[in-house]
Amino acid sequence: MSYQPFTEQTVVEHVRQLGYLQDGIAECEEIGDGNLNLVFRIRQGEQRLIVKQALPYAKVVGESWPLTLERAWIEQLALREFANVAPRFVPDVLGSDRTLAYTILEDLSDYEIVRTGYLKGESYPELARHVGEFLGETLFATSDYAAGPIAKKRIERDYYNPELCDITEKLIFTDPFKDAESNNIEAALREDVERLWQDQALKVEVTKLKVGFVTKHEALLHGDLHTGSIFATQQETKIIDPEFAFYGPFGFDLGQIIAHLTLSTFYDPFKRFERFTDVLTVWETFEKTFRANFERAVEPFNTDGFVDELLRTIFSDTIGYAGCELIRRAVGLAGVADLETLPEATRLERKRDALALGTALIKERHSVESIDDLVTLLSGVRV
Ligand code: SR1
Ligand code: MG
Repeated sequence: MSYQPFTEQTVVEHVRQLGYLQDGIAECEEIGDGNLNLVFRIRQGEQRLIVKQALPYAKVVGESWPLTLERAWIEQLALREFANVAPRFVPDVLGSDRTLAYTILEDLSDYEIVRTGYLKGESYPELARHVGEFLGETLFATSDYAAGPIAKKRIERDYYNPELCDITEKLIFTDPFKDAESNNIEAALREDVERLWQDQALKVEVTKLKVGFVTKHEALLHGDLHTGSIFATQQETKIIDPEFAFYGPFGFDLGQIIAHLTLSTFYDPFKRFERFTDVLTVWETFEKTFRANFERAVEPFNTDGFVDELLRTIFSDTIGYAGCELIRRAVGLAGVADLETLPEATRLERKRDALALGTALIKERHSVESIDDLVTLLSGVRV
């Protein structure tokens, strides 16, 4: 069968033929609200399924931006890889098809997308600890330090994801720092953004972070770990959508989630204390889990003192990547509801804050000495 995008009717017929559904009526709804894919929720009696299918172009832009279908295969591989070490934090993969570019997943209707929940004023008390644990487990397990050189290179081979990496390389590290067509700059912010483009010292630091992104093949990353990629309840957390998965720098996913926790405070300043405490918890839990795992690091990485050096580098990378993500969500393609749904005057102020804070994080990342200092820097922005 060659690739065709599903409709609500054809997807039901397809999964029925595969034996997931009985004869008779099944309900199906396309619920995808992300930038790239179709997502179908199917229900029949007690049976509930999600079918996520990649489109051969970026939905957020249209057919003029073709995109590889292989990302669906990489996504389900990554979910299975993460499930090997952190099964609690990913949805069950029930099936997948490389040609039709879909994955069948356990339905998470009892969960909510964290960004959507935050916009409604919701809190997720376990989220930060779970994300920290997920990252401490998966980043260690897929690195040279745990897997050893041969196993690590074998895993890495499966995550060759050039087209999706190219999106990140352009949209996070390149386009926001020049007058690129993909940008989405509000007229009232033009002067602020032009000032950013003239900041040579900033651009050198962003270039260094981009070099790290393209050259540090440290561990298997999620690659797009924002609050729209996490489902949560009060007790549980499930990380979804790793179609951008690839081998990259340890600090990238950490930086992204910290940036999005910060963006959520721009939407809802009353949650500042809670969200900045979450930033602290994500880092501290990651560090604790990663250090505990490092007890079984293979030689010579278990050399005394090495893990301390490594964590210092991961920390400064994390801060730099958080800064790039803040800037990108204020001026680049794919804005976030945390900013875009604010009334105009507040929105412009918060976008200016994102530019200022992003710049400070990128430039000052090597002099931030502790997670407490980082939280002080993040919360210093007026909201
Ligand atoms: C063209 S894709 C735009 C953005 O959507 C995804 O969720 C990633 O964040 C990507 O950068
Ligand atoms: Mg996504």
